[in-house]
Amino acid sequence: MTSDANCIFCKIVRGEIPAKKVHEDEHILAFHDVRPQAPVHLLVIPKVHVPTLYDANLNHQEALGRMLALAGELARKEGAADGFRVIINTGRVGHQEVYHLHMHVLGGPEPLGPMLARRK
Ligand code: DGP
Repeated sequence: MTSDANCIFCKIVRGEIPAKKVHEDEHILAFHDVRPQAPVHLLVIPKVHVPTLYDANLNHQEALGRMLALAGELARKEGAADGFRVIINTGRVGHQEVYHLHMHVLGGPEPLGPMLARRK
C-alpha cells in the first residue's frame, strides 16, 4: 500500500501519531478533526496515500465508495442525527491544507453556517 513517510495522515494510518478514531477498516480510516469547526467534525481518509481528489482514479473506488457509504452512519453515531455536510477541499483554490485526500464530515446538532446556502 502506498504510504508517504512525511504525510501527517499517513502517520495517523501507521499509528505513529495519535488520533481519535471512530472507524477503521482495510481501506479507510475516520477520526475527529483536531481543529473542529462544528460540533461534529470528522475526517474520513483512504489509507493509501492519494494527495488530492485530482489524483484519485478507479484504483481508489473501493476506498472512495466506502468513505461516502459510511458518512451518514458515522455522522449519526457521533451526534449529527439531523443532517451534515461533506466537503473535500482540493488544491490551492480549494484551500487544501493537508495533501492526503480527506473528506470532512461536519454536523450539528444545530444547523451550520450559511456556506453554500441558497441565496435569496
Ligand atoms: P483541509 O486540508 O483544509 O481540508 O483540512 C485539513 C484538516 O486537517 C484541518 O481541519 C485540520 C486537520 N488536521 C491537521 N492535522 C491534523 C492532525 O494531526 N490530526 C487531526 N486529527 N486532524 C488534523
